[in-house]
Amino acid sequence: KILVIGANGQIGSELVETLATRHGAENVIAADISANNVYGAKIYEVVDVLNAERLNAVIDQYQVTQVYQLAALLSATGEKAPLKAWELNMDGLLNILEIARVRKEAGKPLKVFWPSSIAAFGPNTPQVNTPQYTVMDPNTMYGISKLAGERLCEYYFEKYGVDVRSIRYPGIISFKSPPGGGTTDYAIAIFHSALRGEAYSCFLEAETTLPMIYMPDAIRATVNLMDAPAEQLTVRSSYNVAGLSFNPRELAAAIKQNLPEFQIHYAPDSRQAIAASWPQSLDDSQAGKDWGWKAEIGLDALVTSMLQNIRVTPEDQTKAA
Ligand code: VAH
Repeated sequence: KILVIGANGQIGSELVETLATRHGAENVIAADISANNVYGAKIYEVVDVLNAERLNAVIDQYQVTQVYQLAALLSATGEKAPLKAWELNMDGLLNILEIARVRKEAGKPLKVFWPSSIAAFGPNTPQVNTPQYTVMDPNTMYGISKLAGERLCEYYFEKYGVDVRSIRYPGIISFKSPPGGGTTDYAIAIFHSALRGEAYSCFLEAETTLPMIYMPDAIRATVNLMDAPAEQLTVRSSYNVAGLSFNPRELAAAIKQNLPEFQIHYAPDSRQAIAASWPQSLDDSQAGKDWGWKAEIGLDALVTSMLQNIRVTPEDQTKAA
């Protein structure tokens, strides 16, 4: 059985759906801190990832063999509540790693997935074609927690043999869940504005290029890494995985191809400094070598798919009217 913690989140909600399709919905337990089963998962449990006893009880109850620990505060939200971000992001991971350590010693191994991020890089990291191994000096609490988390994943693998795997996600773009407090979420909000017939006020500068990935590619990378034979994996901190890179000007131009009336304005805020400290593009060749990773979705396909799939809600339409 597979447990997805953070099942109401941007990645979690899509992973639950994909895993249910691949393994059967009866084999996937969706868990989140909210009592609200937002996406109607077949099996849903209320779990606070900071409650280790509750975590253990659910893992025992369902004989869980795989855990995706996705509960976290993202970059922009984390800067508003840095200690909460540190506690949730670090203790949430440590609770899972400790449970996996104990269960491995008891002959009941858990396979663990934990998301890192390009946010683990910092202002002195080479920004173009950022290498798998390089200077990492993150200056957001979210990025600091991701760098520390990567170190813990590698430590638990090397010292205890815990089979934990991780991806440094670029900015993930998707239409299923609303933007969740990330710095890259301008690239989601922009589509909602465009479809409402409104100009978009972008909180990043026009030329701020960031590595991004469309959700179907991000999900495919995640399940392919988890399905790869352990002996193929040479990275146990976290793999660079790239989708595509673009900046707000390029994204707006691609949207204009479909919606010629669309307008973008620029009003950079505190998130500009966060974005400027991150890479512009990634070298993900190690993921390609170890488990065959290759991105498939480019900018035009992403824009077409987002515009086709975003459901403009009735309140959106009244706004546009
Ligand atoms: C954020 N979407 O903006 C997340 C992600 C690379 C960005 O970590 O915080």
